[in-house]
Amino acid sequence: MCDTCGCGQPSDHSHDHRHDTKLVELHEDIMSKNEIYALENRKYFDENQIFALNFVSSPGSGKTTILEKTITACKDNFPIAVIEGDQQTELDAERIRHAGAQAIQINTGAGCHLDAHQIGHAIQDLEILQHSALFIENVGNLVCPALFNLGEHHKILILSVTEGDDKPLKYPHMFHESDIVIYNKIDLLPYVDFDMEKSKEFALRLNPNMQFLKISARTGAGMDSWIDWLKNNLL
Ligand SMILES: Nc1nc2c(ncn2[C@@H]2O[C@H](COP(=O)(O)OP(=O)(O)O)[C@@H](O)[C@H]2O)c(=O)[nH]1
Ligand SMILES: [Mg+2]
Repeated sequence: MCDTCGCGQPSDHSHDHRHDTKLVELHEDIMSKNEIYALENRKYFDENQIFALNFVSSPGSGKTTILEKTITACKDNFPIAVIEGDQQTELDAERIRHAGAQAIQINTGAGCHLDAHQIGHAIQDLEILQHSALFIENVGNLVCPALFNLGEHHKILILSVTEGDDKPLKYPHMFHESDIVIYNKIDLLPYVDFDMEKSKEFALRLNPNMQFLKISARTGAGMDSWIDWLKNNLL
């Protein structure tokens, strides 16, 4: 390992770090631009009383299923619009439209997250009514979406009990940025080794104010407490 600069590379590597500096500058530039777009989005949400939630999780934890069930339960009570993020396909937007809400699909290609600029365009294309809910389903992974503020009111982390109780320790940034963890697929608890109390304790270390909900989008167990939370927090 290189002792000259302590960078962890092999000892014969070039000490020209100009590229590293440029990378850091580019990263800072992207992040500060994202923050500006996020502030604009947030202003729009607050002025129009649109309650915006950013759903983050691993692929397959049940985000779209939860949204489908939520739309079915709530569409007669308040308007709902959805922004779907996936690398490819329109599949989730089609599921959402079928459940009865308007949806826009953003395909990120090689990208691993949605950014605030994309959300700004999508909210211009959607007809989001005042006093409504906007659900943003982010690209499925527990890494990149943690870094990008979209202007949302809350990041909601969906953790399926099939994923293991150690996930807060492995992906601390995402848990730190989230306000609520929804444990999904609790119908599968008898078949997996998932220590709910341990997982909660790990998550609380990263956000001491974390709220927890336990649901099965499949059986409907716990869905009432999630819907109550949503109705009580609308703007
Ligand atoms: N057993 C069980 N399966 C679920 C539950 N919620 C979702 N699923 C299934 O998990 C898979 C992935 O769900 P999906 O909503 O597409 O996940 P997403 O990738 O996070 O949007 C699908 O086969 C769902 O039917 C649940 O509460 N229990
Ligand atoms: Mg989905």
